[in-house]
Amino acid sequence: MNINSSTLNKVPGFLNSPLLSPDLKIIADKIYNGTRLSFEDGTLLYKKASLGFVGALANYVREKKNGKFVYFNHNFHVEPTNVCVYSCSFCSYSRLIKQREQGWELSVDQIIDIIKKYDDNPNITEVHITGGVVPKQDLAFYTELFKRIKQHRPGLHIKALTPVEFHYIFKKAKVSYQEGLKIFQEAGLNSLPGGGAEIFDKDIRDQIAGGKCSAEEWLELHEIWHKMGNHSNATMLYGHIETFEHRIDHMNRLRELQDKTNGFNAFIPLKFRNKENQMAHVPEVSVIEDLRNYAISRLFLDNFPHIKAYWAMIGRKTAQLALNFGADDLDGTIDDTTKIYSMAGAEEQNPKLTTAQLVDLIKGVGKIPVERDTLYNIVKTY
Ligand code: V47
Ligand code: SF4
Repeated sequence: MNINSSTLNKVPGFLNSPLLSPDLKIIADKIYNGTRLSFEDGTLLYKKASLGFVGALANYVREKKNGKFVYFNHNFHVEPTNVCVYSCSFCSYSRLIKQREQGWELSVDQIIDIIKKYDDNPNITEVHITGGVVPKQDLAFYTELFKRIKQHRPGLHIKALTPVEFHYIFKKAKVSYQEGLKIFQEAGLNSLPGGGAEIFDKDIRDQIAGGKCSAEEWLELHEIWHKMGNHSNATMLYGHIETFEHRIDHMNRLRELQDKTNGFNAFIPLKFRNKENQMAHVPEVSVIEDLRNYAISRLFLDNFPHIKAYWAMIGRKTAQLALNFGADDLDGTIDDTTKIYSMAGAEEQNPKLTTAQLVDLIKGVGKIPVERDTLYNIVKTY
């Protein structure tokens, strides 16, 4: 290995071991010298590298970027509907239009009533809004919703909707992506969550999420949004029928867009959960694979500032572990009463954490809790 003296003292001894294969040594060298990993490097890590190897490297990168900070915010989630015109095979949450009586479809007034429940909590900075896709929750519906949220609570950051919803809504309203996003921005939309990305590879996407926006459309919508001066997140649904090459292809497309726009804040790997969906026969991957995946995404996505371990999906204990394998963000207090994730088999049945609980989780693994707003401005360090 060719490691310069300033980094030598940070390199764990085993990386210099003669037992380590030469191709992995080259990758370690790249990481310590700040050289970008290639597609082949990424797949090699997935195929050959141990958890200890990728973990040590990812923790090095994580500490270089974010020190011992672990970010979280005060937020809550609203799912306007779980009825959906699509039927992604991994989705445990949605009900088809013909079964709509088994689901919920909230009106603007009902959503505003949910927003009002948080009036006595001044610490909340963000509402995260996303759900199924139904004809009546259209351009006019969300324009009115965003305006009314801002009228009621101007300081609340609205992080809402994904390209899946945008593509459907804008097509139906016969407006371009650019025009539609401008209408929503003017109504009060502040940023986009990372959902709907699933896996970009066309074959796999057609099999698990057929009919909804394509990878190209997902990326185009985020690109336009970034070029309007805004930010967003990106997810990857992993651990189902995709290969390691598909995961690296997915991250590579995100890395290329980030090089162009620098508009992504966080990458959020989402572990496929197999409860009560059409893919229930597909086994879930192990916790070891989850941690390897966090670490490899931290190593591959060198231009993403943050990697988020979404505690509501993976549970508090795995989220704590992930903080030592590249992740530096835990999302927020969440307060999700509609069970979008527990329906898919997530550990957390009614995800909600107090500030004290989040701070304890973070301090419990020797890190520094930092409360942030959606755009990573620091609100408070604990
Ligand atoms: O796109 C659905 C995923 C996503 C399952 O940006 C599943 O801060 C696993 O994007 N197993 C929506 N995952 C959630 C999302 C998100 C969550 C938290 C924070 C942010 C952010 C974004 O949930 C969907 C889909 O990929 N999902 N079903 C399942 N069975
Ligand atoms: Fe609909 Fe989203 Fe579920 Fe797909 S993942 S069926 S788009 S709610």
